[in-house]
Amino acid sequence: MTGTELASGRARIAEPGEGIGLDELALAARNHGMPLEALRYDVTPPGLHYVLTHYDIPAVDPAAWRLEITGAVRRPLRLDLDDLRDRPAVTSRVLLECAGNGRARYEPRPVSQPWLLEAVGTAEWTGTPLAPLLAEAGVSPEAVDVVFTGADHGVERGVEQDYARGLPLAEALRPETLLVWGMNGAPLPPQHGAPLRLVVPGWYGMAQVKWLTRIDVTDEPFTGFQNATAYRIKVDRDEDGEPVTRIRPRALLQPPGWPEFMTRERFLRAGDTVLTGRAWSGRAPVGQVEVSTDGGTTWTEAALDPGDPAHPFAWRSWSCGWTARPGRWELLARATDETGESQPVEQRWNRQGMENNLVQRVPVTVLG
Ligand SMILES: Nc1nc2c(c(=O)[nH]1)N[C@H]1C(S)=C(S)[C@@H](COP(=O)(O)O)O[C@H]1N2
Ligand SMILES: [Mo]
Repeated sequence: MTGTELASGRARIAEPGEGIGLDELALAARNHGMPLEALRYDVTPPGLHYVLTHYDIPAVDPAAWRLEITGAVRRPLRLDLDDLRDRPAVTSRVLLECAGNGRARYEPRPVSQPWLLEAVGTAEWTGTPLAPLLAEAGVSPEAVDVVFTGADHGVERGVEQDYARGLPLAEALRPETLLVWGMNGAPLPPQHGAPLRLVVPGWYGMAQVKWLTRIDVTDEPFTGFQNATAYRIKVDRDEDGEPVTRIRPRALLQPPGWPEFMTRERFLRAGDTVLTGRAWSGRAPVGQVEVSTDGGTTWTEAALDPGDPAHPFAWRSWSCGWTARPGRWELLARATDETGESQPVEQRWNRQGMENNLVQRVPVTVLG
């Protein structure tokens, strides 16, 4: 990338036929995905949850660490970890997915973290609800956004910044929105935001601010880089675009059979088999999952688990019987949520490579 492009603040789009570059490989090597076979677990085991960090994992000394709650509030708060841990604690099973999941399959490819489909995970997050803390601080009647700032610092498209995201006040006040210090029954690991992160169930990953140091209530909409420039659905360079918010519906197949080492193509033996996977949407409960074994010509409704009412923000499992006959087949799975939104079968491209919930296609070879 040239200095001019850096200064322009624009995302780069790969040239036609241009392969993944070393810059993308460098991002992919540090921001790892969840191996899709881990779709088998209700709760993603430690270390298998995807990780996305824009800059570096910051060094934070938990003893010296403080959280400021400030801005358009009557009584600013300054809290240490014990103050937070003394508050009512809840554990909530929540799926996170990066808004860039699927980016590497967009054509042309927006150059950034080149996710295929593995930027997802479901963890049990332990923390305390944010709303009572904001009530204690006394939010101004003029408040519109709540801005969450992390301890990490970097430069992105020419803009030096602390990672910061604004969230509409109503979302910050949802009872499910948590300040979190635990993951899967253990202390929050460094890569997932220790000592404290935000969890906003239903929203794409960029809202789940890690390494929190400050919460600013603002009486103007937040116009920082991660809200106004990044994380917008734009097709033309100069349009403002729509903000990225809640997770769109998606179903993924737990990879059937076994893989070939280099191509990752799947093989299985002929006979009766059960295809399984997970489905989710951050917009409404999943209403239906359909499976196709013939490349999308015909679809069968999968059996969808009823979902545990205790875990409305977790993924749900589904299964579908298949009599696999020898040959080459293409398996597809498609989720529809209760708003009626379904996954597209044709890409809906945007220049930052966000929200690509195009239906997954899994070629398999069935051996006789
Ligand atoms: N402070 C901070 N918070 C952050 C990020 C970051 O770079 N810095 N990345 C965001 C993005 S884009 C995603 S997808 C999620 C990933 O969370 P995880 O690494 O715990 O899976 O964290 C979000 N929170
Ligand atoms: Mo992300």
